[in-house]
Amino acid sequence: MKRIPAERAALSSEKDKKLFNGIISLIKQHKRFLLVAHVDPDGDCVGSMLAIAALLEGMGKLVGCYIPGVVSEKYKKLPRMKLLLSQEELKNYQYEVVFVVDTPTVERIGNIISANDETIIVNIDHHPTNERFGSINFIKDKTAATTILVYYFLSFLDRGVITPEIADYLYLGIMMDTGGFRFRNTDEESLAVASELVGYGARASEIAREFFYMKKFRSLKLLSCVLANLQLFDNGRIAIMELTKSMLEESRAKVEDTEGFIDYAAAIEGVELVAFLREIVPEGVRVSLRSLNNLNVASFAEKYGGGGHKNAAGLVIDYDLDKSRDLIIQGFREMLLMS
Ligand SMILES: [Mn+2]
Repeated sequence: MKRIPAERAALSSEKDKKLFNGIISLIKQHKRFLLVAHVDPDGDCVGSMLAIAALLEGMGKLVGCYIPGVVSEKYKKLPRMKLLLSQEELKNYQYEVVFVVDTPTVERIGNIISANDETIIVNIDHHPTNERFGSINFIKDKTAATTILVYYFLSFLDRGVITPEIADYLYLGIMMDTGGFRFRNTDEESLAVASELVGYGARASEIAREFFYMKKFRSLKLLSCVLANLQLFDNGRIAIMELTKSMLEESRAKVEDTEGFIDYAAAIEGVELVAFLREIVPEGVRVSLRSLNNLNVASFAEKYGGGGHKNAAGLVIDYDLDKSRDLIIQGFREMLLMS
């Protein structure tokens, strides 16, 4: 007999249920859907998008997915990625409803839809900075991953729709956004939902290996360069990690090969604030930030047009590497002084 996972989704509030019913009527009333992920999508974003794609296809709907920019090779291998539209295909794709997932602003999806567009938008996200640009906004900023929100919706709709494929996508999002169940957002909810998803057939160990810790040889070579140049400041409270253009060229690695590098700097004993600066954008330096204590790196990132979560955020600085490093260290010092 198939074990039925505990019904965590029963905890959804009346307000959530109203939103869910709104989404369900949109799905029933329309035929053609577009699902959009943000630029440089992570596992949570991709997982949320593909889970909804699988649901809608299963209901006989026409579904197209779109991700602006480059998509990491490992995510391309996921079965439902066959629905991915190129920029050219998107131009000719007719749709009635758009789902935007794990994305706080329309800028992050390359402005393919505008806020005053007639298009019906369903916005599902867990970023505190979400601008509520949707016709329906299902936003919960205390939740560790957007896939948890998608899970609640699917469970409300019909728990029978959660296939092992969908369970994999949802589990992927929780695992990636909690850093393999290690970050501060690893809580009772994320662990409980992950456990239920394993009950629905999610392959916990395979997903951890394929998406979380498996690396290419060239990626480890690049990591060795990056680690060789790792620096600590302020008695070891600040760690600065850098990727230069020449490191990337010498290792023949790709930018996506640096995923997870920042975790090594964050692992250092005594470190409180971490920045990973990557010289990869023509207009400047892309920076990922981590906080290991109560300091809020998202509010720092927002000052420079970036965003994210309290303990993990990102921004692009339009200076060179040296100036960007100075700016970050200065900002970090101010944060430490105020704490
Ligand atoms: Mn997320």
